[in-house]
Amino acid sequence: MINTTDMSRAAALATSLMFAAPAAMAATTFDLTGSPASQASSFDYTVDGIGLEVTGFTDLVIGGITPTDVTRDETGLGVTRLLDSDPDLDGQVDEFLVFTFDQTVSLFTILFDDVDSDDDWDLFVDTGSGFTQVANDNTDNPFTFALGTDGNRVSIGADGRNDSFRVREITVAAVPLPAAGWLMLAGLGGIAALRRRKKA
Ligand SMILES: [Ca+2]
Ligand SMILES: [Ca+2]
Ligand SMILES: [Ca+2]
Ligand SMILES: [Ca+2]
Repeated sequence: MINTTDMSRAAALATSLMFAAPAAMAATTFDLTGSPASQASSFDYTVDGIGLEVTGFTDLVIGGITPTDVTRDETGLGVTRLLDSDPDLDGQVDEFLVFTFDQTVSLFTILFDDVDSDDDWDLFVDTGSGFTQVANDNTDNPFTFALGTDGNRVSIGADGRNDSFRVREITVAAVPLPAAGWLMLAGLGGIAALRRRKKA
């Protein structure tokens, strides 16, 4: 015999969980600062179960986009390379920081440090099909992404002779899997079916 009460309870619970999920989507802020000052080929962070790896690149006249070291201090992250007099993200030769998340995230804000009136930044987002530029020579600090900007990689570039700044924080949110609600519903349906079998 079908227990309709269990079925409708399960469905109601699943529905409420599905609708509750976006509201529960909390912002995650990565504090990128570190002390004492150091440099490495990459820096890794994990906050709220979201993994982040930050790497550095420079656009060499000969050699093109080339991996280079990331610098970290109490004001955040920068980039350095051979013959670079500035450990910040600077535009003497174009430098980039690439943020690679271990999942697709909703991008909220980026907070910069060591910012002077002549600093500005270029921003690129990879939504899964390569980088697209979303801001050029922008001076908003913090910078706020357009609502609904999702991606798994962000690149921040300095391309002006006077650009010299650091990246202090990035705030994102995990994107709930669209399939999760249906899996939950199927799971609860299964529990209801087990209950029915036990009663029988
Ligand atoms: Ca530099
Ligand atoms: Ca630019
Ligand atoms: Ca610039
Ligand atoms: Ca500066």
